[in-house]
Amino acid sequence: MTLKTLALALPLALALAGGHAEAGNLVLNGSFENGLNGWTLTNAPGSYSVATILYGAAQPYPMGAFNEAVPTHNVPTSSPDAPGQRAAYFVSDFSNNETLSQLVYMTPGVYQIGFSTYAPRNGYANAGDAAFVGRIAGVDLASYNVSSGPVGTWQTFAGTTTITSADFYNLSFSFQTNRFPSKDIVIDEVYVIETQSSVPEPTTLALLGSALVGAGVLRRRRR
Ligand SMILES: [Ca+2]
Ligand SMILES: [Ca+2]
Repeated sequence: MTLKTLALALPLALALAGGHAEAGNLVLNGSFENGLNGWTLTNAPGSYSVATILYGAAQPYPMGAFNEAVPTHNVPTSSPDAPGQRAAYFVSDFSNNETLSQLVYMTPGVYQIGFSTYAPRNGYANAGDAAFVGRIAGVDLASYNVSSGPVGTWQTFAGTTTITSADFYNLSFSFQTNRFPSKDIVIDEVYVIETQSSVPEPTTLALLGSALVGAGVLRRRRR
């Protein structure tokens, strides 16, 4: 190996061995500031499908939560995104597993995952219940009936997951109701962040080492 080749190979080997952590959110539009851009809506009900409402807006659907102002999400989370101005509002009384989902590409490593939910008071007062499931890369971070959760306050769900094979993993938020009128739920700040890449392959380090030794031998011989 000549010094020129080494100069080309060294940065590559270092990059492979580096295992740098990604700080950014892998979820596209995880704070719903761009509406439902990046999200796929399935099983949309005939009316009142999920909307991205404005915080603090006592306005009718789809700009607000039926004239109840939802306070800005104010619980600190590990999301790198700000709460912003908007959140996603599930409200239909006849949602048959209405689901927001997104595929996220994840490479081997350890990830922090999470999101937050809020039950508006007017929906909570409705007789019908609502079942909610929030699942990230196979982990059910939340699975509960809105009647069993707090009302008028934000709650956060967070966890970690270890990914061992690079692939697309699904994020999904499902909402189920079956009578008029039923309870509602607001979600915001969905995140998937890599906290620790997998350790560098021993072979990568061995190749880097032999390249350095080889270059040293060549230099000595030339003298
Ligand atoms: Ca938001
Ligand atoms: Ca409802």
